[in-house]
Amino acid sequence: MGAGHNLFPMATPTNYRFAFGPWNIHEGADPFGPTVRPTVAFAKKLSVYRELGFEGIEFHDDDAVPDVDKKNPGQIESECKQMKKTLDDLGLVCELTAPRLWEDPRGVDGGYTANDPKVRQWAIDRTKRCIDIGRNLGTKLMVLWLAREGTYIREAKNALDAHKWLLDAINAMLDYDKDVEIAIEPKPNEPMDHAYIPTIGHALAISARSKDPKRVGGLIESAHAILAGLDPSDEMAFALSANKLWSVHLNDQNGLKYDQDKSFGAANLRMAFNQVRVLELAGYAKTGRFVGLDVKAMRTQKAEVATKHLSNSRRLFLALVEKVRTFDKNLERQLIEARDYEQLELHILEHLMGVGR
Ligand code: 3MF
Ligand code: MG
Repeated sequence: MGAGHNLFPMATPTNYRFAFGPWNIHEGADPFGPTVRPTVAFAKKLSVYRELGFEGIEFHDDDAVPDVDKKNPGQIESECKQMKKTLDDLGLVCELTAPRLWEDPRGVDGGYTANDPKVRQWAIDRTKRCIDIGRNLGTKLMVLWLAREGTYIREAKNALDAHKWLLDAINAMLDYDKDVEIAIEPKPNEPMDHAYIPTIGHALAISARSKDPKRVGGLIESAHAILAGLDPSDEMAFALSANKLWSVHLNDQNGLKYDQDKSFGAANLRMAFNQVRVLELAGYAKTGRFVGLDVKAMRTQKAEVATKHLSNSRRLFLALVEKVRTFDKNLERQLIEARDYEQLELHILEHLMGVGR
């Protein structure tokens, strides 16, 4: 940024596009208790997207085509046609699809990295159906959250084989569809004790070894980065600097525990500010890519108000865009030149609190 540039920019409307997945409106079950809210029908979920300020839907394959494993390509195509028409009528777009391997009994010990070759074949076949669904719903982007591609105990798998099989699976996907773009969503643990692709560094390393690195990138989820002991904004910057950040799952996480998926900014506002800052520095909004909010409602939330985690996260994001844009860039430059980071930090904290100068 040149001298004097971007000084006190006016509050400009942002052109960020927001997305979430249908799983983000949920019944509130946790490992220690059953559901606490009634199930919201899929059609009803779709109908609230626009009201909440969202335009993009992130589909698991079986959200778009229930029982996808049992359907032939013709059935898949016709069900997708219907879904696409519903989306068009509601003014919604399918941002991405993702194969939900982890709920199927066959995927109990992973899909692409399962010891059983029949399971590995099933995982690849199912992923091809997911690619078909994406094509029919008008998106090239497929996300791989590698949920059970890891181990509960090291001795259960040969990790060298597992990495080879994962790469083979990715290559099979790239071969299957010349247009598909794969965004790996890394996560270090949960449900497994250890996942094979815990960070964006691992994801982009496997991308580089694939048949077509241009078509393998990443999706960063804030909570997953925090669980890996890393700063989400730095993980994003690593991907952005390689032009490989193809979506984000913003949320928050209070330290190292189970994956909390708290509302964006709820646990660490400054960390949230820095995630928005890096997206702003990279001009992410201009790429047309989506800001996904992978957030969960608190279990205590009553049914009538169980979408606030989504609208509040979006609102917080937009407020932080404003905070990034209105931070005094001149002062920032002077303090960086003087290496007075103590003062810079104070200004950031005061700016976030709306106090001070
Ligand atoms: C788990 C996740 C997943 C993925 C989703 C998209 C269920 O921690 O973040 O949410 O984001 O499956 O691939
Ligand atoms: Mg996620």
